[in-house]
Amino acid sequence: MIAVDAEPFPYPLAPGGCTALVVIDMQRDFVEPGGFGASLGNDVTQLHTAIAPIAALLASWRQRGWPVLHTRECHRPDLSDCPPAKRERGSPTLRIGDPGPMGRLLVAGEPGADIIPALAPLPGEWVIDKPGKGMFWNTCAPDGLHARLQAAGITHLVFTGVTTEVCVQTSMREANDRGYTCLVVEDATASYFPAFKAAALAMLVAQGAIVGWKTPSAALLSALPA
Ligand code: TIU
Repeated sequence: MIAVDAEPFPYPLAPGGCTALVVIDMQRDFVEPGGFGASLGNDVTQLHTAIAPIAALLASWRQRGWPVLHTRECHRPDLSDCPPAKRERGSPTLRIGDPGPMGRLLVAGEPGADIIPALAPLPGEWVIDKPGKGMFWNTCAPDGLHARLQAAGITHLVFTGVTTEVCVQTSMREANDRGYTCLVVEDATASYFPAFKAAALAMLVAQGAIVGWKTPSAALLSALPA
């Protein structure tokens, strides 16, 4: 184990292929104007601070040949995996499946559902399409993501991406309940609401790492072997 300086105490990172870097939903639909995030009334520029730290972590993981897992929140074109309660929620300017400047909102295969070019997955990296906020719900049929991670020997997950208190937090909580040892990288995640990001990070690490650990990317990168 590698001890990474973290809160609330050092994170025990498993070297080799046991620790996957998880990049949650760094899609044009959340990060660029005209997408799903903007349709909800959000200022998408709030998310841009996470891009460079995620790129640095991707470079480090790729250099080591450690596993990388990207997620995309999106739905089938017929919206059969989008609950009406999700599509009909609130008063957005566009709803899931409606045509926008980057294609149909949150629909697989549309330009808006793509991961932003700066963080594009490489061949061989996992790309998980998820219809919910959490990465374990209704993904990787028929066996499920947990079984696939177990089969790959992955026991530790390092979380990055957007948004901290929605898809990152939900996925990290789902992972914690399944027995993964989870770290979230503070500057590699972002929210449309900085106060919610701070609150989510504080909640995750409270009570002796009740859900997991947090650390800045510099501390994580400096702890990894050259
Ligand atoms: N709206 C918001 O903050 N987030 C989402 O809807 N999905 C993700 O967090 N990816």
